[in-house]
Amino acid sequence: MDHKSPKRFEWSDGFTVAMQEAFEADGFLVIDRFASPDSCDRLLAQSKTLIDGFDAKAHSVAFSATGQTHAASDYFTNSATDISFFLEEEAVDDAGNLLKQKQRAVNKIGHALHELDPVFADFSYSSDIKALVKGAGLEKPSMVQSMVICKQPYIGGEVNTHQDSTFLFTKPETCVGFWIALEDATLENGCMWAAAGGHHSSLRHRFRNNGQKMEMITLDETPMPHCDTALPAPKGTLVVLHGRLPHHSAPNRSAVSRYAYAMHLIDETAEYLEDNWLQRPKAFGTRQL
Ligand SMILES: O=C(O)CCC(=O)C(=O)O
Repeated sequence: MDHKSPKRFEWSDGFTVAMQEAFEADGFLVIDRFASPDSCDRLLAQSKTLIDGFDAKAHSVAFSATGQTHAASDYFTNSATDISFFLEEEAVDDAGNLLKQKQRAVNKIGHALHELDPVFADFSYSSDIKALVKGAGLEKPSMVQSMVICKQPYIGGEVNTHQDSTFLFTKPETCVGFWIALEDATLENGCMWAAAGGHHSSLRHRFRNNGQKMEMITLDETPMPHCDTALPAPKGTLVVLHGRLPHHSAPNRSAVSRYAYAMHLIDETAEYLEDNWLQRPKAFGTRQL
């Protein structure tokens, strides 16, 4: 497939002016060797331990096609303050039977790993992440969301083109994502794609809680730009994503998984909207970044 390649940087140099300029121009920043292979292995092993403790069978039955909507939407809402598990669409049939063993069935784990799991918390509040936060220019940073995206072999679901500020909206917009490849992310197993410079255009949607239910509202009907840049990421590479950047990832039809850990931050100098889907208790977000 025809595509552009991103500029690539090395973390050994710290957060440089050249990185700053690339982030401002492109809306993303690819930093190779940000996390050591050991750190990636630790997060990967912890993800698998968490999945070991998850009752996938009960879950798939509870959320199978018949009569699931209310329970599934409550489960999603509560995941803001919990470690919750979401299954790959192709891992469950309509009757709720699990079609894969659970280590190969989980699509995503989220959204408070950085608060509740000691292994993920250690990494999320490490000195490297703190240095990155400083470089990204957040004045009063707060990590509001974290997740492991598994992209399982053969059935790994696609992530549609979106902008992260759609889900974590502040006034003014301040959302930034840090995404780390825990395993090699390639063109074959569903690496991310981005629209270089697309963060200079408008925010298209907001996902919000209208008091009754979660809903997606349209702010601007202009179609999203084409995601022209593939972001393959060897294990340990970190990608910084601007909150307005259109990005997506393709399904994984290959034989290898593509685990990644993503953290999303906002600046507390901005107003965090009360109708954002994700609302945290006061005790969350008090750790210094
Ligand atoms: O890992 C992926 O495929 C998508 C991640 C993503 O969209 C994000 O972290 O904002």
